[in-house]
Amino acid sequence: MSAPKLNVSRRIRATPYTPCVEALGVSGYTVVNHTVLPKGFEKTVEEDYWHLKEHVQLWDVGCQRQVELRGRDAAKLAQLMTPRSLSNAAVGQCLYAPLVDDKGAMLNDPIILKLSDDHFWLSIADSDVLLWAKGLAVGMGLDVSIIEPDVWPLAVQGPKADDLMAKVFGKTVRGIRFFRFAWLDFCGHQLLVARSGYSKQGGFEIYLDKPDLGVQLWSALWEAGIEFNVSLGSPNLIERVEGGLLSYGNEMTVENNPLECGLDQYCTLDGSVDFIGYKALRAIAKIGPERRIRGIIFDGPSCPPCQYPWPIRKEGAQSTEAIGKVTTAIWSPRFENNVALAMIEKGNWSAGTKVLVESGDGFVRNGVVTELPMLNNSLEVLQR
Ligand code: THG
Repeated sequence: MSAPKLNVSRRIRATPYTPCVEALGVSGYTVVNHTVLPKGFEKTVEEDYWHLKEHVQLWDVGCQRQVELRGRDAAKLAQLMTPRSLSNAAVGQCLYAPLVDDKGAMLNDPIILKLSDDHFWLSIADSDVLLWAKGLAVGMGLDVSIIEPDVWPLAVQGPKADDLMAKVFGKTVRGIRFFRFAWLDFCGHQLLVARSGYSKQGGFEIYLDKPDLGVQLWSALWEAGIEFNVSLGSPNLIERVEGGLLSYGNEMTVENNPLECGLDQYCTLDGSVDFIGYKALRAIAKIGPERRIRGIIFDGPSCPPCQYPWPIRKEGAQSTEAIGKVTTAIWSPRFENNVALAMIEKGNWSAGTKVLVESGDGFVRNGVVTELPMLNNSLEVLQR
């Protein structure tokens, strides 16, 4: 029997690129922010992984929805929502930033784009940030307009992204620095183009704010990309796990705080930044986090998808109590072992710790805790 299919309706939104990815043979979707995200293709995840590391891909990431804050109190509200200091942020900058609630709990981990001093986009992961922002603005009497604008990101990812983009947007695109953006002409319309994206292979994200141009934009990129062996892609699970890119709802939820997620570098806790949850997060920082996100490499055979957290136990331990849980796992052709992201309890998270992973298929596998991103030698300990 084939897998059950996802029934779509107006609630599960298509994107301006949906006709293009369907013409190119997309075979499956997931849903993020109430919007489809292409996930299955004719090629396997492994083929897609090698292709992404060598060539260039177009990704329909229209599900990366924007929450727009605009008006006199926009900067104030943006800062209230994140422990990352925005005081030195420049117009034209992208900032990866955890969002937390009054308990210091993770609500989302968007990229914040500063369009002007009173105009921000929060390019969100999978949770309803718009409602939280509106609630805060009403409750605190802030002078700010909050909407989900009609903006549809398209990612161009992979080592040949610069060459492809330069053909369509001109050579100025090569000068855009990492996590910066510029406005570039496409068919007489200025589009926001950022050097960013949900892979470690380099590339750009185009924030299309004129959905009518979606098919034209996709087609122009596709045609320009033929000489670079362009293919249809999407965030690649193997590449993301090896690179240590986190996914809200998978690696972390509202049960976690940013310190557990290893996002310490994006938290200013010296009292100089006024954000909701400061007191709670400061108290957590004083004691230190109880658990942390780490990598795990564990042995074969190829594991099934991790749909619920898998227990991790300590090798040779007397206690049967779990010392952590796997949150995402997949076979890695690079390590010829399985790779995973995991939340690991205090005292057990140092790289090199030997563990046992109970994958959902009844196997108990030998594994080792790794740094993130994973390094070429991350595997050596497992083999000793
Ligand atoms: N692009 C855009 N919006 C997004 C994502 C994206 N929204 C949802 C989701 N992805 C947010 N999560 C992340 C996680 C990691 C990164 C970006 C978005 C990322 N991190 C860099 C890294 O870890 O190497 C460094 C970030 C930094 O230095 O500030 O790129 O992909 N538009």
